[in-house]
This record gives sequence, C-alpha cells and structure tokens, in this order.
Amino acid sequence: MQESRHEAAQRAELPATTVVARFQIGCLRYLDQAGDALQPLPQFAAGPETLTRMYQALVLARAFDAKAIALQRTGKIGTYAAALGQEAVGVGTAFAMGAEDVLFPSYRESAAMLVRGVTMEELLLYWAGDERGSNFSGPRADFPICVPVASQAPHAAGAAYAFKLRGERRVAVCVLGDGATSKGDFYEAINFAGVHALPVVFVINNNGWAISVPLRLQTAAQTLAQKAIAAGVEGLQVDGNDVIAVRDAVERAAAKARSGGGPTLIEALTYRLGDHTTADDATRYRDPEEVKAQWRFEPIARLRAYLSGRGWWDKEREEALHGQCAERIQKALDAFEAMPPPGPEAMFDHLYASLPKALQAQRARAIEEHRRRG
Ligand SMILES: Cc1ncc(C[n+]2csc(CCOP(=O)(O)OP(=O)(O)O)c2C)c(N)n1
Repeated sequence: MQESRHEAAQRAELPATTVVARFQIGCLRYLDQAGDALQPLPQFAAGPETLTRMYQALVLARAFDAKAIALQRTGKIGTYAAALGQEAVGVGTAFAMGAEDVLFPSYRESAAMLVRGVTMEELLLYWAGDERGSNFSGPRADFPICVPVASQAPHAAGAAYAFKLRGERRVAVCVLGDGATSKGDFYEAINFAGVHALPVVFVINNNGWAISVPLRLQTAAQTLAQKAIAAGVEGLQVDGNDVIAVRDAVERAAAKARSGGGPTLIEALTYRLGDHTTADDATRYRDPEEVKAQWRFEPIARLRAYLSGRGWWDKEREEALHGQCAERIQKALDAFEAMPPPGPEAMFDHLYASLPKALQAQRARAIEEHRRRG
C-alpha cells in the first residue's frame, strides 16, 4: 500500500532513535592504596574508636581464616572458603547493619558473621559438618551460611517483603559473589525487590573470580552494579578494599531501605588473594604475577596506614592485637574440640517441620544402632 503524504511527513520528522533514559554508575572510595584520604571521611571515621574496632575486626577475620585453613589441612574441619583480601567487604557491611537487620551470607562471609556476633566456635562447628554451628547464639535471625550460589538472594528478598508487610523497620542484607550475579536467582531477587521497593541491600563481593572463571568470562557488562538498573534498583560500585567506603555505602543503602526508599545493589570491587577454597589450587589457572600485583591494594595495610598516619595505631598495639586474636581463636578451638559429636538423630532433626513416617523409622533405627555399638 502506498504511503499517504501525512504518513510520509510524520516519518520524516521522527528521528531515527530517541534517547529515553540515561544511567551512570559511580564508584565510592575514601582511602587510596597508601591509606591517604581522598576526600573528607564520613562521621563514623572522625575519631579513632570506630575505625580501630573495624581494624581489629579485619585482623581477627584474617587470623581466623588462616587458622581454619590449617585446621582443614590437619583434617579437623572440612573444606573451607577463606576471604583473604576481601575482609573489608564483610567487616564494612556488618558494621553498617543494625542488630535488628538480617544477614544472608554466602560461604565466604566469616568476617561479617564474626562482627554480627556469630562465635568462632559456631563457625568451626559448621565447617566441621556439624549443623549446631548454624544455630547462632548471637544474631538469632541471621540466615545460615549459604553454599548453593545465589540461592540466598530470593530468601533475602522474601524476608524483606515480610518486613515490609509487617511494617518492621528492618533491612535484609544479602552478600553474593560476582559469579552469583550470573544466576537466575539473583535476577529474580533484584527484580522482585525493585517491583515491591523492598528494604534489601545486595552486596556483590566482586573478587574477580568464580572458582577458575574470571569475571570477563562471567559477564559482558562493564560493571556488575549496572545489572541493578534493569530491575529499577539503584546500583553503585564501591572500592571493596576500602572498609570505610564499604561501610558508608552499605550504611546509606540501609538507611534508605529502612525509610521506605527501596533496595540498593552495591558492587564491592576486591580481589581473592587466596584459593577459592581449601579444595582448590588457584596456581593451576591464575597468573601468580596477577596475585602479587593485587597485594598492593589489600584492605588491612591500607587502614593500618591511615590509622598510623594519624597516630592512632603503632607497632605495640599491632603486636598486642595479634596476641589477643591468637588467644581468642585458641579458646574457640579448645571449646570446639571439647564438644561431644552430635547423635545420629541430628541428621534427621532439622530437615522437616514434622518428620515423614518413613524417616521416623530410619531415625529410630539409627539411634538404636548407635546405642548398640556404644
Ligand atoms: C547453585 C550452585 N551451582 C554451582 C555451585 C558450585 N560452586 C561453588 S562456588 C562457585 C563459584 C561462585 O563464585 P562467586 O559467586 O564469584 O563467589 P566466590 O566463591 O568467588 O566468592 C560455584 C560455581 C554451587 N555451590 N551452587
């Protein structure tokens, strides 16, 4: 059919494309790699108290990780996922949370869990395969360690939905790896969170690797933060080796969520300095030069340099802190080793709200057999 003069005129006036939206992703950083402030620090960093506590938490997390790896090597616990180099993501996130908020951690978040009040003994129990380690004496509402990649994201969105329905001013904080942002669970969770303006903060612990898969093979996107935009969620990057920046970004996102402002996705840029887990050997797929270069950016030396530069930290305090950490870890280890193993019924007891008949019979048999063997 021939085009009318009117249609032709309309077509001529329309530009070929129209820009309907523009986005930008910012990256927040307070301390450079030498520990010098790049801009005025947030209020919590004005004096030595809070920053010193954050520093202590970083050092404790690293010391705990090192001990856990040693315990795995001697067969006392199972496979362990350390956070060497990524401690600031966990510490900054946990310091930004209120006691009433709920953490949804992956398996690499011991630093955050320790700050939240999960005990080292509980963590050791968990990694030794004892589920009593997930029954936190401290943060009772925090979710247990999540090993299935990204499956904690819908849980977090669901909990945030419940907070909203109940009118509770609480925030769900979900920590995921960069590889987790390739999963459907992640997209479903951020989409749901965006639609319902839920009080949830997603923190992407972007350590550059998903086991042996580098980030460039994980996504073609320029940033992971921009994935939020498609869900109508605010997305930003933060220097994940700058604990002040992590805390500030998560604190602001949590405050926004608490006051009804909806979800935020924060991509924390960091680097995994160690193996994926104790079952991994990263030298098989990663250039040692890359790792060496990344050590210059690690978070602990950075904060120590800032504190020392202000006269808030020195060698004596550093030595004393290492001694205290070793002592605390040893005490937890002693308690862990003194803990009698769970009975055979433990593997049945937390599976179902009410155990199906067939499993009830198996449970009874397991207890009986265990009793007979003494
Ligand atoms: C649903 C699911 N698929 C596969 C795995 C096996 N797996 C364990 S860790 C991992 C990589 C995760 O990488 P990332 O999300 O970047 O977290 P990181 O370990 O680097 O902290 C995979 C694929 C799993 N645990 N769960």
